[in-house]
This record gives sequence, structure tokens and C-alpha cells, in this order.
Amino acid sequence: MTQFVVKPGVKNLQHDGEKLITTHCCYCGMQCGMHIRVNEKTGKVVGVEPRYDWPVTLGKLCPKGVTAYQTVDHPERITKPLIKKNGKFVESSWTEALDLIEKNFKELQAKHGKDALSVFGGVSMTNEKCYLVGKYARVALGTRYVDYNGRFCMSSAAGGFMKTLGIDRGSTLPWPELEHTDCFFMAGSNTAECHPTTIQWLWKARDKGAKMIVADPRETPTARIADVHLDLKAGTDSALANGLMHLIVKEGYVDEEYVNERCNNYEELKTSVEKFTPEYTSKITGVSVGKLVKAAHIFGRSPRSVVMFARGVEQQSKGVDNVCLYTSMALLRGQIGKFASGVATFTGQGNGQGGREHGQKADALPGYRKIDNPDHVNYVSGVWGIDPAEMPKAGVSAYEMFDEIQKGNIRAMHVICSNPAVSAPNNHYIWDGFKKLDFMVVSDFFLSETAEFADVVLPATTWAEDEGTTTNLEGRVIRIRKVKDPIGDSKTDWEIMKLIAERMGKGSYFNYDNVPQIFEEFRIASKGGKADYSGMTYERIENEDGLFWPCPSEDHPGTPTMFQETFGTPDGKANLAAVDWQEPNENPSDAYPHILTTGRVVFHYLSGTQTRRTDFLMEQCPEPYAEMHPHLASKYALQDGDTVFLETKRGSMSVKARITKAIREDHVFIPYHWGKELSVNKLTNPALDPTSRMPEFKVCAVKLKKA
Ligand SMILES: Nc1nc2c(c(=O)[nH]1)N[C@H]1C(S)=C(S)[C@@H](COP(=O)(O)OP(=O)(O)OC[C@H]3O[C@@H](n4cnc5c(=O)[nH]c(N)nc54)[C@H](O)[C@@H]3O)O[C@H]1N2
Ligand SMILES: Nc1nc2c(c(=O)[nH]1)N[C@H]1C(S)=C(S)[C@@H](COP(=O)(O)OP(=O)(O)OC[C@H]3O[C@@H](n4cnc5c(=O)[nH]c(N)nc54)[C@H](O)[C@@H]3O)O[C@H]1N2
Ligand code: SF4
Ligand SMILES: [Mo]
Repeated sequence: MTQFVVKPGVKNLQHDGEKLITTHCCYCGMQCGMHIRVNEKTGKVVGVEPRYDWPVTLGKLCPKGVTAYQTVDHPERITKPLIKKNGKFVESSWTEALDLIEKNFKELQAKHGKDALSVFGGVSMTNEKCYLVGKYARVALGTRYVDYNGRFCMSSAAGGFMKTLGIDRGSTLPWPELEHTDCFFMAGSNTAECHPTTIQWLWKARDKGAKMIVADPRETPTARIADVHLDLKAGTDSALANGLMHLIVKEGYVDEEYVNERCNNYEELKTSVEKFTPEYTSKITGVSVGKLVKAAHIFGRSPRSVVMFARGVEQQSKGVDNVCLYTSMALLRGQIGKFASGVATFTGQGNGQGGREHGQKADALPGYRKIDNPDHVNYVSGVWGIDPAEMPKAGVSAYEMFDEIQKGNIRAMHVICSNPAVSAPNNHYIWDGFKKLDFMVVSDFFLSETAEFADVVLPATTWAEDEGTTTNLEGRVIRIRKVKDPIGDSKTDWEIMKLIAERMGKGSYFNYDNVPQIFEEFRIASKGGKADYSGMTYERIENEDGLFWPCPSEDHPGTPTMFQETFGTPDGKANLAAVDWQEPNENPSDAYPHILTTGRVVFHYLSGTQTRRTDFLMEQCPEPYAEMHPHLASKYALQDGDTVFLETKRGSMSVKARITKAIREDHVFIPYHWGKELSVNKLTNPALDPTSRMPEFKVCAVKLKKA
């Protein structure tokens, strides 16, 4: 539905000969409100206007948001199916591409069983599409092997929230309340570069006297404005959180009434934090005793605080422990379930929240149901109209699918909306896996590094060429509107899944003519689950500035604040974490003496498929670099701009050195938005968290030399 929302008093928003379509940015979990400008004559997307009346982002956009529209009619869009012939891609018709997919999928299943096929999904897609990916894998292909890129993103936060709070909703409070918070404790989040439009809320709060504590090995733009910067060693968050809780307990900052009434394990927590004296904590983390004490006092004395974290603490082989401990800090202070306070992880991708709730995960079914729970299987089978006995069992996590390729169990893969050739850890293993596959299909709108490995590339559409819903980092479900018709012969992801389902003889289960029909089915599939969307309609979502789940009936107002009375655990109480610090999987040694950590810059998005094709962003940041402290650089006689050769146990690369005091002396940081010889994931460690199966992107041991 087209809607024109022009703020009263704002002139010139409506340009002559153009229409404005109200939607949200396609990139990060902020899902900033925007209007896309379309030329009425040519039908082409020509620009963007910020949406001032969107309550979460109030007209702010970051450098990626203001250029996102340029990907829609980009000259490098794939507009026809591509088939690899003699090592080269040739444009084909849909019939020819689908014939080839049908033949290979059927032959491989006949020879090796149903589970020979696999699906690797992604959460830059709408809820409707993410929901369909799980159904496509299990009903159309009949395979157990489905997982998605959120495994590399939100899985440790999800695992930690499930353990402590019983429900994984990324934020327990709505974003506009941040303005009224007294203290932000932020760990492993480069907010100013990765969720830039959040910063306005922090500044508003600071104008009223709020304090900020930032835990990061780097002095990020966010750390620079903090009252205390806890410059910890990567991989020591559990020690830091335990050390701060030691002080919170010792100084009498615990909200005893809240903890007694609403939490389990308080005695166990007190015992386990006992040894984390400031001196002991300082020795492990490298943070000074003075900073630890100052941070504990600020946090402990703030009436309203929010504990916030992101991938810095989650992308570790103990990421779930870190999340449980940081969440426990908020619980000790009695902060969860109240106004302007709580706990939040910064959800990464546009639909990182919704995309993890509805069955793209190896072990999950829609509504945050579990595939190993017979009642859940019965319910979802009923919605899908299949025999529960036909529901495949749980598969394996994203990285572990590549182990199954090596074992010869997975023979084909359909990658939908992800670029693991760049974004998965230990790249060489991933590339080798793609080469071993008998058959590979990729759905994308650009020829990504992953698509280059494929036998068939299917031209998908961008977010602007289809409608649906996403769920932003608050847990608010919002409307994505169709801006224009698909370019060339490209098709939406749901149409592509439907076409393949028909070829696999399962067309009757994918009988959709439009997105609202998928949404209606998905509402029912989520009904009664933890992430219940059944009370939502497109109309309500539009009229009420989005709706927060759970929203179990059409007269339910949605749930902006979580856990006001009870938690999502069986006994309704939160589980405080009594867990010790454990070392990262790989530590500096004589051979690999420094710590390598990886992450993002403001100008690029994820594997860079989109932002590396955007001129302005490439001008700002054309290539990766190794950020290092002057003391470390001088050990290797490196000057700013010199080429440095870096090597870990898994791989090596050469990049320019960027010398800055804004990083710990023993660390090197490299952004990961580039592929092939410029991909830092050739170096990263695939050690997985035991619960979330998250790889340790944030810590590994590295050696350097001047190239
Ligand atoms: N510009 C931009 N914005 C994005 C994205 C993007 O690609 N580019 N991607 C989106 C997505 S999908 C995601 S997941 C989010 C990610 O958002 P963030 O998690 O904020 O981003 P990262 O750069 O991965 O990591 C954050 C910080 O963790 C720090 N860090 C490294 N190791 C440790 C550690 O052991 N402990 C602690 N406490 N900190 C550590 C790094 O120095 C870094 O500053 O951003 C979203 N927004
Ligand atoms: N070293 C290191 N590696 C990391 C991380 C890190 O911090 N350090 N972070 C990890 C994190 S948090 C994440 S989220 C992952 C993300 O890693 P990826 O999953 O690789 O993310 P994208 O680059 O967004 O890849 C999405 C691909 O799908 C395409 N696409 C976008 N929208 C659509 C759509 O609607 N339909 C279809 N069919 N295609 C679409 C894009 O063109 C792009 O090629 O990377 C992880 N990798
Ligand atoms: S903050 Fe995120 S959602 Fe907002 S404009 Fe930037 S990339 Fe887009
Ligand atoms: Mo992410």
C-alpha cells in the first residue's frame, strides 16, 4: 500500500514528478524510517527522504541509509537467471534454470536421501520470507539441513536470553524510553558506527545527566564520550561482568527485594563472584582497578540503567556465558521489566530479530517453537497440512553444515540472502566446501563472492521491490512497502521458493498469490508460541507505528516492555548466572603473539556486496586496514599506511596499517567487509560456543610482519 507521510510544516519533501513511498532502511536492525523517491515517469528509484515522524529514529539516517536506494536500480543487478557453463555464467530463462535445479535436486535425493539438500538462509529478508525459508527446506525439499546467517550474528544473545529470561526478545524496552535512562552500560557495541541513529537517544539522556560506561578493547567513537571506558582485553567479558557483580554485591547495590522475589540462583551467584576481587579482575581483563571501582559505583547508584551489548561480547566461544552474566548485572539491580531500564542486545541485521523467531534455525519452528518438542511439531504440521511424522529432525548450525559437506552428507546447497564466502569464519574451509558440492544454487540480486561458486544464480529482488514486515531491534514489527516492480526478470524470494516447491511436487503447500496470504498463514503459525504475532494485521501495524510482540490477539496492545510481572521461564523467575570466566579458544603464544579482533566500519555493511557497489561509501572507505597502537607498530617498524602481513593458524593476508592510540597495545582490529584476498575471515577462528554454535570472530592469535 502506498502511503504519503509528510511532516506538517516540512516543505519541498515532495519533489515534482515524483512519488514518495514510506518504508524503512534495508540495512541494520535500527530500521530507520524513510521515504523512497520514485520518478513517476521512469518508475526508477531516485532518492530518499528521512521520515521525521518515525518514533524510533526521528528523521535520522546514517551514511549507508542515505545511499541504500542506489542499490535498487544499480547497473550490476542480476536481471536474469545465470547458469554456469564451462566455468562461465550464461544468462538463461527461468524454465531452463528451474529444469536444471529440479533435475539435480531430485537426482541427488534419489541417490543420497532427502538430507542431501541444504538451505543457508539470511535475515535481510522480511518475516514472511524468513518464515517461508524454514517451510521451504522442511516441506518443499524435505531436508533437516537448514540454518542461516543469524547463527553468526544473534545466536549467543538468543541463547543467553533464553537461559536467563526464558524469552529472547532483543530489547526489553522501547527505544524512545532510552532518553529517560540514568546510566548506559555498553559492552562490545560500537554504537556510533553500527547503530548510529541510536546515538541521539544517548545524547538526549546525557543532556539530562545520564552516565555512560563502555567496555571495548578499542576507544570507539562511543567509548570516547563515555564517563568510564573499560578497555578490556578481548575475550575477558565474563571476568569483567563477574568483577563488577562482585562490587555490586559488596557495596550493597543489589535490589534484594527484586532479586528475592523474581530471581533464582542468587546464593550461587554470590559464591561465584566472590573470587573476582578488583585486583583479580584487573589481572585477567587488563582494566585498571580504579576504572572497575568507578564503573561499579556509577552503575550501582543509578536509579534507572540499561545494560546493552552487541557482537563484541557475543561472537566468542563463550558468548552465551557473557550474555548471561551481563544480563545478570541488570537483574541484580532490579532493572528488567521497568520504565527506561532493562537489557538490550543491538540486533544486527534489518530483520535479525524476526528472522530468528520463525523457523530458519536448524532446531526451530515458527513462533520460537522447538523442533524436538512433539507438541510444537504437531502444531506446526497442522498449520502446514503435513503429517507430523514427515517433519525432518533438527539439523546442524551454519558452520557445521560445512562439516557435513566434507563428510559427503550434504551434496547440494541453496544459499538465500547470505554471502558466507566472505562472512563465515575460516574462509578456506568454506570455499573448499562450496567446491565439493555436487550442485549449488544462490538467490541474490548481485553476483556475490558466494554466487561465484554457484551452478545456478537466481535473480532475487531488493527490499524495495516487495512488501512485508520486519521486526526491528526493539521487537517492534513494522511495515516494509513495495516501492516499484522487480527489475528485469528478477523475482521475489517467496516466488522463487514457490517455483522450486512446485518442481519438487509440493506446490500445493505453497499456494500463495501475494505476501498478505503468507502473512496470514504465518500469524497462525506463530500463535501460542513465545514470539506470538497472531494479533497483528498490516492495518494495525501501520496505524499504531508498529506493534511489539508478543501480541496474541487483535485486541491486545502488543508488549513494548517485557517481563513486567513475570519472566518466560517455567517458574516465571529469571535465572541469575553463576558462571566462571574461561579463556578464549585461542590465546597469544610465542608463534602468534597478538590478539586479532574483527568488526565493522560505519561506511560498509556486512560482506559488502551492497556497500562496495556504492560509490560514495567506497570513496570514504575503499579497503580494509589493520588498526594498531603506535607501540605495537614500532615493534615491527611499521609506519601508518605501510603494508602489514598478518597470519593466524588458518590463513594470512596483507593490508595497510592504520596506526592509532584508540586500541589496546596488544590488539589488532580489521574490518571484515571485503572478499577474497582482502577477507579477514581467512584468518578467524571457527571455534564454536557450545550452546549457540557461534564462531569466535572476535578473538584469535595472530602474528605480524612488515610486508
Ligand atoms: N556500519 C555498519 N553497521 C552495522 C553493520 C555493518 O556491517 N556496518 N552490521 C549490522 C550487524 S548485522 C551487526 S551484527 C551489528 C554489529 O554491531 P557491533 O557489535 O557494534 O559491531 P562490531 O564492530 O562487530 O563489534 C563491536 C565492538 O566490539 C569490540 N570488541 C571486540 N572484541 C571484544 C571483546 O572481547 N569484548 C568486548 N566487550 N568488545 C569487543 C570491537 O572493538 C568493536 O568496537 O551492526 C549492524 N550495523
Ligand atoms: N570476521 C567477522 N565475520 C563476521 C562478523 C564479524 O563481526 N567479524 N559478523 C557476522 C555477522 S554479525 C553477520 S550478520 C554476518 C552477515 O554475513 P552475510 O550473511 O554474508 O551478510 P550480507 O553481506 O548481508 O549478505 C547478504 C547477501 O544477500 C544479498 N541480499 C540482501 N538482501 C537480500 C534479499 O532480500 N534476498 C536475497 N535473495 N538476497 C539478498 C546481498 O546482496 C548479499 O550478497 O557476517 C558475520 N561475519
Ligand atoms: S542506522 Fe541502520 S537502519 Fe538506519 S540508516 Fe543506518 S544502516 Fe539504515
Ligand atoms: Mo550481524
